[in-house]
This record gives sequence, C-alpha cells and structure tokens, in this order.
Amino acid sequence: MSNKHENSTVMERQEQRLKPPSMYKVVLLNDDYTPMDFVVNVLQEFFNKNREAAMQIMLKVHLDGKGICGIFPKDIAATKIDLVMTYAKQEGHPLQCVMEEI
Ligand code: TYC
Repeated sequence: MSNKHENSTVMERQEQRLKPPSMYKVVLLNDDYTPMDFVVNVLQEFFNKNREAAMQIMLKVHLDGKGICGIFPKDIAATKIDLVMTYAKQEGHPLQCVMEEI
C-alpha cells in the first residue's frame, strides 16, 4: 500500500466499516395439539438445549403462548425455522416457529 513517505500518494480511507448483522429471536408458539415431549425434543435437537432448559422453555411457551428458543443471524434463524417446521409437519404436529428481529 502506498503512503506519504514512499511516493507522496495518500490512500483515501476506505469506507468499509460494517454494521454487525441484525440478530433474530427464534420464537416457538403454543398450540393445543403438539405433545410436550415432542417440543422438548425439538429444543434439545435443534437448539442444543439440555433436558432441563428445554423443559423450562416448553413450559413457558405452554403457559405464556410463546417463548425464545435462541438468537441467531437471519439466515441461521430462517434455516432453523425451516428444519423445525418441516420436522413437525412430517410428524403430523401443527407446531409453529417464527422469527422476530431484535
Ligand atoms: N400446549 C401443548 C400441549 O398441551 C404443548 C406445547 C408446548 C405445544 C409448546 C407447542 O410450542 C409449544 N400439549
């Protein structure tokens, strides 16, 4: 890279400061039909929760109507939702999962 000392050329400062990517909450919604065990398993398998944490989140969703499974960049959040909804549908459960920008 050129600089003043070498040849009198000064490089313009590059405008390349990047904003950190927006993050998204992945939120599980309650319904009356998906079995509690299935939800606990989803939280363990797709969101890397241990059994106790998964149980707490599932119960929170069951009682409050929704709960946070995790926080991710947009593409990861979208992929998780796709995987969870595809799996739930395949197993015949109406489980819904959505994302909310933080
Ligand atoms: N409400 C469901 C039941 O009583 C359990 C449940 C919990 C369903 C969380 C969905 O995201 C959910 N079987």
